[in-house]
Amino acid sequence: MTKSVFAAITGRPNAGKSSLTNFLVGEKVAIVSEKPQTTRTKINGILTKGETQYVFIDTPGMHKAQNRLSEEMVKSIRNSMEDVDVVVFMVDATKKISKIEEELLKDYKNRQLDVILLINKVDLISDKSRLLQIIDELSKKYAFTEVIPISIKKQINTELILPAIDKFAKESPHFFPDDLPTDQPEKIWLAEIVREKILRTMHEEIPHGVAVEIETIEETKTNKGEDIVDIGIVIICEKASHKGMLIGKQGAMLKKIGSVAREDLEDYFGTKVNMTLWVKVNENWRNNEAFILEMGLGAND
Ligand SMILES: Nc1nc2c(ncn2[C@@H]2O[C@H](COP(=O)(O)OP(=O)(O)OP(=O)(O)O)[C@@H](O)[C@H]2O)c(=O)[nH]1
Ligand SMILES: [Mg+2]
Repeated sequence: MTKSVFAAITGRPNAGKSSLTNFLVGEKVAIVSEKPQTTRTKINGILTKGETQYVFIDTPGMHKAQNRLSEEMVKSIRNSMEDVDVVVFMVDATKKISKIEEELLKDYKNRQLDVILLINKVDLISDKSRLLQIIDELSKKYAFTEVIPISIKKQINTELILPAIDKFAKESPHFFPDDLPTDQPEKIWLAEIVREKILRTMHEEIPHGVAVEIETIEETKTNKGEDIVDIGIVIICEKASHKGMLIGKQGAMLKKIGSVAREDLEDYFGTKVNMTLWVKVNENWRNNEAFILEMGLGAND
């Protein structure tokens, strides 16, 4: 008898949802950065263990939409709550509960969802009474099925998460192949790795207006006969001034982004990787619906 469980991972931007998804899957399926609004679409992380297939739906952090792209992000959070067996709601132990988080909880109540509360980043709070305060405050707002203070970074209580989700597994066929960690197309995942490096390298306003597209992937041989993967990458930004900063003095910034991304991509392919990066401007693309959909950033993708 096989079982499956669909768990949506939701919460404010930067709470640690993608870190949790990667931890549970045991592989990097979603990019992580210190900047809020890193994740833009819902991403399925898949773990098959014994008879059970767990599907973790990582979602963008809930926020007030400021442009067409973020409207799609917010829509995708709502979509991810349809037909899930359980919601994993993650808060940040160092932050006050926000209006937006309260609204999310109201929404769960209307949908009568089972919700596991994870209070993440407990490694950053020295005053443990603060933790009790958060638990007390949130427990008044929702009848959570479970409340677990955790730290993904320091692996505190992380062994309790999967068993809490497992309680909601039900008899069902598996929806994905058992060895698949994510159903994202390879090109999308590779583009995300490049975007992660831009998020980690550059000042906030630039990465938030950046989209990345993998144009070509070609497996060839070097002159010495070694395997090498040739990847053509286009970075799309919103303004000519951003293009200049992405390229940097004599191409220094682009080189830096390329070299950190290459490390991850060489690990992934297990061969040498050669990357060619271009930067293009698409003015105000975050309000261009056709482009957003073309890039696979629509809520229904
Ligand atoms: N100190 C500490 N930092 C953490 C912990 N978990 C995650 N982080 C950091 O928090 C930041 C945000 O992590 P993400 O996993 O990208 O957060 P997210 O909720 O997916 O963010 P969005 O995609 O923007 O909604 C990163 O810098 C992580 O390294 C933790 O337990 N402790
Ligand atoms: Mg994320």
